[in-house]
Amino acid sequence: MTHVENTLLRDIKTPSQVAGLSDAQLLQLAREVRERIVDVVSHNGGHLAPSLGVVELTLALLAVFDLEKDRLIWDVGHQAYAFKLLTGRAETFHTLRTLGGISGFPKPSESPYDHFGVGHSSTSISAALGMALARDLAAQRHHVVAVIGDGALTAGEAFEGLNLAGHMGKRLIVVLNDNEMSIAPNVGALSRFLSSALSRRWVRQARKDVLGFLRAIPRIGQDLALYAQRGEMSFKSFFTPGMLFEAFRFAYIGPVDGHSTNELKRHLKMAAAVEDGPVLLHVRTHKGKGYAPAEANPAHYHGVGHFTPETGLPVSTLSPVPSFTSVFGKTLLRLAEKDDRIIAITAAMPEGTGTEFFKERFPERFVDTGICEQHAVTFAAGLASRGYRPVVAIYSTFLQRAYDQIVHDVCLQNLPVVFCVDRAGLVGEDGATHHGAFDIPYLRHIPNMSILAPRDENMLRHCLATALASAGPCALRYPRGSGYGVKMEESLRILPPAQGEILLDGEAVAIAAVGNRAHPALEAARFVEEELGFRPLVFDPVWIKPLPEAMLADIARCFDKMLIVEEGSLACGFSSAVLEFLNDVGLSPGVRVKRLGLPDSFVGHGSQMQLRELTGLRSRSIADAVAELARGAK
Ligand SMILES: Cc1ncc(C[n+]2csc(CCOP(=O)(O)OP(=O)(O)O)c2C)c(N)n1
Repeated sequence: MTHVENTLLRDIKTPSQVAGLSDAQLLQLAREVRERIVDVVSHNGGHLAPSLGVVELTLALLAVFDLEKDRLIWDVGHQAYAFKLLTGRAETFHTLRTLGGISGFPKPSESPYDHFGVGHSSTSISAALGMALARDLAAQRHHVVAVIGDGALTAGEAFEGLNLAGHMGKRLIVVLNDNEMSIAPNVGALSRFLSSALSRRWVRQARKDVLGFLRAIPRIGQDLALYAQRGEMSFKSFFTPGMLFEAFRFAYIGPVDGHSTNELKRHLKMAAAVEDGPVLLHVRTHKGKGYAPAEANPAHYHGVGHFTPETGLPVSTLSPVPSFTSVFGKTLLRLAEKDDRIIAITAAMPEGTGTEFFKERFPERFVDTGICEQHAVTFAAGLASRGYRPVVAIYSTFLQRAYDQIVHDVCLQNLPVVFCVDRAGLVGEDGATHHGAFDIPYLRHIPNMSILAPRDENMLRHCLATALASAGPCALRYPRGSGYGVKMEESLRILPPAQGEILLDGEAVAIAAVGNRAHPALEAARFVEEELGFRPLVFDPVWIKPLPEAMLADIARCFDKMLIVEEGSLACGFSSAVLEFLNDVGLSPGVRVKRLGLPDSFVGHGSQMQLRELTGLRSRSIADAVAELARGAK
């Protein structure tokens, strides 16, 4: 990428300025925007390829629509970096995703131009339709525009939005950003349908079949075939993506070249002129456009860490210690080699969840459902009901979507589905929309569900083996990032239910530390011993459900001060479960319990370490809390 002076971009303070730019200026601005995105993301990490792919689309949207009154909703919002740069955030863009800096996603509290908060996929059409109804009820005239990717369009909610929009007939513009990619190449029948190459091949084949069939009809066949050939144009136009959206009662425009600002402006104006109902503008873009490494490997550059802009190569911050995710992926593979009932399921995130190893080794037992967490869970329930052992690997934040499916389709029937809840706890730079804060609360009250929280990568392997040996539903929650570099035991153990482990014997204060907080609690215990001269006990409950009641009761009888630490919401979390238990068995009056966890407010973005520091979850804060408890402070 050649260096360009950021002169035009520097002067754009409000989006309305884009409308007045000439074609040549728009071309230059696109170059400046791309260069700035690559520069900042190469330092801060972030969603590179999605944002590079929609630079011209963003410019055209700003040129055609008036964001002071028209509403624009980006689906997921990971592609909105150009939009941020052009809506008054060029000067602060270098703070992208950093603590106190601007968010990686549109956020109404950050800018009046971020019309709707996003981060999870496939909400844009529903939100836009709500805004369209609000507009009509207030007798206003502005436009409402949703921009949705072909990946996000695989989710049920997107179709629920299309369905109701068609039914209500509201004036609404949906721009489909079709780059044939989700994070990995897009999956599903729909994506094949949208793909022109495939549909052209399909049309050719279908046409051949139909003509062959007609010709085979005795006497009149040749004439019929001739007649049908004359109607070839209508045959072709019938089998296009438009047919799908027209069935939803949308007017369809496209496909349009998503890298020609002129073409985009022309077609956006056409879409804006549709007065009598919803319209879908189908735009084709290239993910990663304008930055050679991202164009060549858009899946890798979907979301990246720190890299060298000249080469695209990562600046190695790679820890020699394997991540929880990769240990999970490799262990699953090992278990699946011995058990052909194991099926791995991901909702559009094979790499993110570490299931890509499984995909390569056992393609027939691997399923990528697309961005369809709800469907993935019920699909797994179906498999489990027929004797298979489905392993559903979904991030904590995205599994929120499938709450009813977990309750109704899995737990109510006590089906042995294994939930591998990755990214549990604080995820860091992706911020509030992505933290795994709520999985303990949304899982622990469901009957039949078991929940394990491995403290490190070695325990993760035993937890996975245990979950797969379980007769009912079982979830394991583990965090984003590297393990603790612990020794890996060769053979896998089945962990006894409701049994925790005392990691360090001690006196005066007992620390119960859930999952990835156990090792920091051990470090905190060392601080306390050095600084205060006593050693607190450190207990790893291992099981969040069933609760290790007998061990907790023993601890409560021996210790009158207990500190509970969990990287998850305090409300309804593990510590709540312990308080409920102590209360129910009459032990609570004897124990002073202090709790560390995530507060009743949304934690923002920053590095994982900074956020753990802020929320009091690092070893230093754990040691300070022990000291407070020991002093008898409230
Ligand atoms: C509910 C939910 N599941 C998973 C994700 C993770 N995710 C973020 S972007 C993305 C792919 C989106 O593909 P597409 O809509 O085509 O946009 P593109 O990145 O190709 O521009 C996925 C799976 C998410 N944000 N929300």
